[in-house]
Amino acid sequence: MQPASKPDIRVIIPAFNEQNAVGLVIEEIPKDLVSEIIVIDNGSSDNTFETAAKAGATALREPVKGYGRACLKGMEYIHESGTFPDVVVFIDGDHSDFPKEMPKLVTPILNGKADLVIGSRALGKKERGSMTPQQVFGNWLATRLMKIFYGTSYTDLGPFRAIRYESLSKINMEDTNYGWTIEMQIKAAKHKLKFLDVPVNYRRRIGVSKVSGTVKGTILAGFKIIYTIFKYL
Ligand SMILES: Nc1nc2c(ncn2[C@@H]2O[C@H](COP(=O)(O)OP(=O)(O)OP(=O)(O)O)[C@@H](O)[C@H]2O)c(=O)[nH]1
Ligand SMILES: [Mg+2]
Repeated sequence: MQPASKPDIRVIIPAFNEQNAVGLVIEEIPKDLVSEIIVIDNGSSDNTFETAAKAGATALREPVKGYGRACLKGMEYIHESGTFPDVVVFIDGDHSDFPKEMPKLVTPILNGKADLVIGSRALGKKERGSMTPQQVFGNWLATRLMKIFYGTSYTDLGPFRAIRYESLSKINMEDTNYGWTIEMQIKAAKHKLKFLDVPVNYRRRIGVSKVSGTVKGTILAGFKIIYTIFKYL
């Protein structure tokens, strides 16, 4: 019997001013599992781009700010590569997630048990101070609202997630900033994809918070997330 060919798994890391974290994130990714690590430097003023390239990632620049925009840029790059992966993994560049947990997210997709796997911090262990109380509450509220309006069982909007490439192409992602994570989850439900939450651990980020640790980021993200829930009704 022929051995099953190695699955093609590519990783997208949006990063804005993460020069002290992104290299470690790349280093901790299980290299035997993935074919390419793509870091999108979103207009950083530090050495995020150089650090990512030096650590062995494909470094791209997206000058227009926005979390979703950076992720879209990574997807566009994959699409233009002409060979399509089996699975795409998204992970933040701030070293809050544990890249070594990647097999937990990817395996259910390779086994055909899921199309989208969310790394849930609500089900895992969080280091004290790794999430603000507003962030924990916001994620709880957003997942409750999704349950009410879309009948889903998500427990988190965690950034660390894996999705079958075919499914990712099908759901036609469009949000350019804070609505990115919830849009993917809502569209997965609407497209009747099989989704699953697996527990992931979470630690304090390295470097300066841009979203949940700032008042502006929390308010903008909160509004955008609620808006997105109603937008797709
Ligand atoms: N592409 C892009 N990425 C961003 C932007 N702002 C933040 N990021 C990245 O998105 C990820 C999440 O941002 P964080 O600042 O960690 O936000 P958070 O996880 O809600 O909060 P903390 O981890 O507590 O700071 C990190 O990898 C950031 O580098 C942005 O404008 N564009
Ligand atoms: Mg973070």
